[in-house]
Amino acid sequence: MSSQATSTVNSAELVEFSRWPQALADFYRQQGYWTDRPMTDLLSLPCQRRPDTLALISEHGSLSYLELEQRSSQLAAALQRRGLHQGQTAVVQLANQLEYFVVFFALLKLGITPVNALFSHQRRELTSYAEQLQPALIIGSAEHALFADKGFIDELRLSLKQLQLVLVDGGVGYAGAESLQQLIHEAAEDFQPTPTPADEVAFFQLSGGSTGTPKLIPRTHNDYYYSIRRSVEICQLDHNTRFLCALPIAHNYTMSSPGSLGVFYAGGTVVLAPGPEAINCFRLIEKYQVSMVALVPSAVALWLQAVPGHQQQLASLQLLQVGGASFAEALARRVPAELGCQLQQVFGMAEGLVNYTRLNDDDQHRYTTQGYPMCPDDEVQVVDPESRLPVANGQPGLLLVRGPYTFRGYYRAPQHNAEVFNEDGFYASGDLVVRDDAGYLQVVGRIKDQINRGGEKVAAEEIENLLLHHPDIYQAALISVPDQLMGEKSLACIVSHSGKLRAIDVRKYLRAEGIAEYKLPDKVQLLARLPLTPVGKTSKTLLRQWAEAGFPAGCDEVHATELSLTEASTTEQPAG
Ligand code: AMP
Ligand code: DBH
Repeated sequence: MSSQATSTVNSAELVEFSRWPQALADFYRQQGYWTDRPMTDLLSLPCQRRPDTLALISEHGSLSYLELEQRSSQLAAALQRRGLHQGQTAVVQLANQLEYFVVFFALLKLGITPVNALFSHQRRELTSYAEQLQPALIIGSAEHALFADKGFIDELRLSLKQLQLVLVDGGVGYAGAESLQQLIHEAAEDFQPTPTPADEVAFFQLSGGSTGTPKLIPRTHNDYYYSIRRSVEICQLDHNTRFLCALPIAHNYTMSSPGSLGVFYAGGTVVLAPGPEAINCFRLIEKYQVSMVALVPSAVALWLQAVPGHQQQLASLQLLQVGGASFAEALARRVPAELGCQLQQVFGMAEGLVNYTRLNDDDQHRYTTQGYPMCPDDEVQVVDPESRLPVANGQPGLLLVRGPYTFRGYYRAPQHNAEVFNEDGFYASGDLVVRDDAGYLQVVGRIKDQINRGGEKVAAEEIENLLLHHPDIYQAALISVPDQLMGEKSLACIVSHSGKLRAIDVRKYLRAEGIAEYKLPDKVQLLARLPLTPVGKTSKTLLRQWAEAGFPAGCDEVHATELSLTEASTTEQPAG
């Protein structure tokens, strides 16, 4: 594909990003999608209306809208006193905790553009984000091994010349970092918010990715705020909504579809759960009278398994959203009777486009499709992956999208952008979909080289690159294999020099390289060599066929059978 028609702005003051062309920007404003208001409104408006309503509840405390407003201003003022200012960037890693939103709004108020790493991310992911963004500020949690001592910070400082401040939540016992809690509680009388202009970047989202380096997605106030308002409308949230945030708090789905930010916009309450584990979530739903929850398919499957005898605890639950990965129709149909609530399918992406089944849809659409785009001006094309010509409704094709909240380019990734955007600025998500005559989409596959492990995305290339650095690994290919619970799991096909590598060695090695646990291969297969396509590339199609039908045992090309893991692998994983 050719490079984009959009321009890149190089302001000395603000974060650069690929903008929408002026004609489209004008149109989105005229249609009322872009309102030129900062996302700080998501907190200040409900705070004006109902300051005493609880915005957040966790097992460790709660915050009213007024308290969240005050604490985020206090933190912003404390950061400002330490010389931080609009136009800078930050890397933040916090768990599902109250402070996540204190920090999020503080940075919005100050005009500092953060990326919020998932709590499952490790040294490699955080280092990559930091190297890309060159942040002035890093915020982490002492609950995470990376921030439990100063080793990681010291290492980062070597390559981060602009780093001014490191804040750690939960007791800092080392030099070079300040206590997040202490800054949150400093006085803020003199603070005047300086958010970035609404058509500039508010924060970065994370892409599930398919490349060697995790990519960052710039999201502007205008585009993200619209996606939240529209989601609130479609999902019919109001100030009575009580949302259980059980997936990772920083994930695009949990944040914006309509997610925690949608709940704030509606003036409702977000209840924080540490994860989607069924029995604990059932307890929280009953205790806090939760009305809505967003889950990935594997979590819904586990909830269905666990629910007998617990139905009474779910009496307040009205809506269960499922998204992030394909959800089997058979499970979908069980949700109303067994969990006692309505099901809504959500097909979204951190890059933008979000599709919902609507609350008044018929059963066929609700249970067998992933809904349709939320905005009438989302331009979706379904095309032949080769010719890029439109395919007929009912036929599978590659999804292309352009719209008022779909980004126009990954951060500082011109080469990759040239591959995934066409000359008209349409983004190819790599998903294969079928569109029906009513415009509903069904996700039927993908062409991106990724494993969707129960909603957590693993970029094959990222793991293959790491594997190839192992002294005993000569060739490596990471593929997906079907899994009953997770939908997909990962299989590393490896050609090793010694032929003696064990699955457990591979996982130990990757873990030591500092990657998130969900990216470790679930299985390892040793092969004599990798099968090739006619043009000489690794044939992942053939590898997947072998993985399903059995590797050709006894065949010359394969000299080792599958090594299954001896390690206990976790079954319930949140999205990422
Ligand atoms: P991410 O890049 O991490 O934001 O993940 C977005 C991707 O997740 C999409 O491009 C799809 O591949 C996948 N996805 C999200 N929701 C669904 C869904 N409801 N059904 C199937 N795949 C989904
Ligand atoms: O998987 C996703 O990224 C996702 C799923 C549902 C998403 O970003 C969203 C809704 O907004």
